[in-house]
Amino acid sequence: MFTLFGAHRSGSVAIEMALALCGAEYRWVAASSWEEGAGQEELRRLNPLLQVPTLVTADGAVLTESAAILIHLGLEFPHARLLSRDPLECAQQLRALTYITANCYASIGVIDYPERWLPDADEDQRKALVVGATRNLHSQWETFSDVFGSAVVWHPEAPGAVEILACVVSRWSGAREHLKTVRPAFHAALEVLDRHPLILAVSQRRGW
Ligand SMILES: N[C@@H](CCC(=O)N[C@@H](CS)C(=O)NCC(=O)O)C(=O)O
Repeated sequence: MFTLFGAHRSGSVAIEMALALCGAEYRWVAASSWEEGAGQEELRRLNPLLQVPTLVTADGAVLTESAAILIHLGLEFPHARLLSRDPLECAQQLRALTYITANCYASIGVIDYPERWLPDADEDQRKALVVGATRNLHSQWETFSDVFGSAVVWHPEAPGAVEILACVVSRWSGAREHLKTVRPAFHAALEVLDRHPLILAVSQRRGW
């Protein structure tokens, strides 16, 4: 059985959605850098960045980084179709997963923790960084929509790893509201994902 360290309305929700699509059993441990407790101490021992999602496999391997976790589940549970069996289509899916984590997820890290980038700055300077990072995040989602949103990798009616990660990461920092105005078709596709029965059930369980 897997053990998933996670928090409500966090990136671990994407991994729970993937585990649900795989039909995999898992134990959920409430843990995050912002909630003190036993889970936090256990998480610190496994992931020095103290970040969720962190997944421990049945044989004790520790997996961090959303893209790597989703790829592992895709390979371990091929029937769930998290990843395509077609090598070129799969390569485009890996590109899209990497795009989301390297660009969108990274911008959210700046927005949530500007003091990590500007430790000596005053409040106004940090606010300016957050404004810039938010603008950049919204532009990154526009580009995602343009590059991937109608391409071979994008199947909101039959979600896999890319759709799940896009569905969750786009819920933060005003990205959905922005996309609703500037990329309405892509925004509507994200709402189709929100309504998928397994995605909806996990979302509701985790406070969304
Ligand atoms: N690169 C990681 C980022 C994970 C991440 O930033 N998770 C957030 C929650 S959504 C977190 O745990 N942040 C706490 C912190 O950085 O202190 C991934 O792709 O999974």
